[in-house]
Amino acid sequence: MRLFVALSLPENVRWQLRLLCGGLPGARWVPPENLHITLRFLGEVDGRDAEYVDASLASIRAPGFQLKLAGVGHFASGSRVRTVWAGVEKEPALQHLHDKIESAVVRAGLPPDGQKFTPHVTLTWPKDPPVPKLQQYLAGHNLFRSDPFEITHFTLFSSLTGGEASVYRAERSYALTAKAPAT
Ligand code: 3AM
Repeated sequence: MRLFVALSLPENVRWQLRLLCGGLPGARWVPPENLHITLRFLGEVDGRDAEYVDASLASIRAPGFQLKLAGVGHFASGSRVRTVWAGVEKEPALQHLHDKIESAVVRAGLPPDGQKFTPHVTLTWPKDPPVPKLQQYLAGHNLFRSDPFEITHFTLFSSLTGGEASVYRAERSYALTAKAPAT
């Protein structure tokens, strides 16, 4: 089973993100129901390891927090644009949750990720967008801000790839504790 851990987004935020899904010729945009913030890609995991991961994730104790999406950006390999995404406003509790998930996954026996965590919501994997169009897109949506939203849980998703769009299914959700009081 191909698995990843992610934060799902409330419907109003997914609607706000839809406003960003246009303006790059030839791009196939992620369908609204699939928009999410990946915390950890696990890849193919067999049934027994999935149970270990599940138990390990269930043992995490971390506080809930609020997030806001902000701006757009892209990842590239060399000159090839791989991903265009919406950014996430800096929130230490998100990094903290990511780190706890990373430890839990490694405790469950999976290899460490070792990559820097850059939280984002993938909007499209564009196919060689013309550079001026991409620049125009990035500059045009630079000021995007979503409404703030509460993160109360994180989710283990399975991913079925190969079709028109990947099918993501929430396998299990893990509650965060009540938000830490403001100091
Ligand atoms: O949140 P995003 O869309 O960036 O890119 C894939 C997606 O992340 C990522 O896992 C998420 C759910 O599919 N992903 C897919 N294959 C991957 C791989 N081999 C991967 N991340 C790292 N390595």
